[in-house]
Amino acid sequence: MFRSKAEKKVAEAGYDPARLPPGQYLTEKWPVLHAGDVPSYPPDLAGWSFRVHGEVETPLELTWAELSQLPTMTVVQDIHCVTRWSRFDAELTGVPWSEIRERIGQKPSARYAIAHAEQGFTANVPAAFLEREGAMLCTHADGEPLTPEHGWPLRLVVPGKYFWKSAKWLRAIELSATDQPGFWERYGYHNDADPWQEQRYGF
Ligand SMILES: Nc1nc2c(c(=O)[nH]1)N[C@H]1C(S)=C(S)[C@@H](COP(=O)(O)O)O[C@H]1N2
Ligand SMILES: [Mo]
Repeated sequence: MFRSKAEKKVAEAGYDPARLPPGQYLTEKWPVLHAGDVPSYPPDLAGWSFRVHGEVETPLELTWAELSQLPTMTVVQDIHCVTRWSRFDAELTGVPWSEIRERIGQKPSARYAIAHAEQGFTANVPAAFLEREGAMLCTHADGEPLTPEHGWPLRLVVPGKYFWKSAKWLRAIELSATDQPGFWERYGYHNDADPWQEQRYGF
């Protein structure tokens, strides 16, 4: 039997209902969700860079051309928004953290990763989550470059957390010895954001 109508629908759509976290429903579309405006960039991304700084031996700054040279991987994964929609089988392509990690000399003190995006948006995760299968600096979805509203040119993808931790329009990762609650966390969302434990709100 199904625990909810939403689970029944998942089964009817041909998926294992166990893939749906509690309180979520399946959407076939890919909704767009963010605070603020979609940033605009020059088409050639002149002046754009991605930085890694903080608890590292060697801070890194990559232009778009440099980032584009790094090896990528594609991982099919489910995404879960705290506003209750889940999307299954998103085919996400990007640079795995291991490629960055070998260039920066990540210090043992780097316990947290703070994503810095355009317009001052930040999101925090334990640095260990960057090591997870499917975590990446994501450039493509479903075989196409990200669209502007989904974070082009670069977004973070962090499996195992509600999707708000996956900062769009990513410009830097700061590795930090201390946690720094991000934009949505300060707004009231749960710091840990595990969809399987339904950690939606912090109060
Ligand atoms: N820069 C930035 N990234 C963000 C957000 C935001 O407000 N700003 N919102 C988050 C939230 S709440 C969600 S659910 C996902 C949505 O990503 P999508 O629009 O590609 O579905 O982006 C996340 N990344
Ligand atoms: Mo969200």
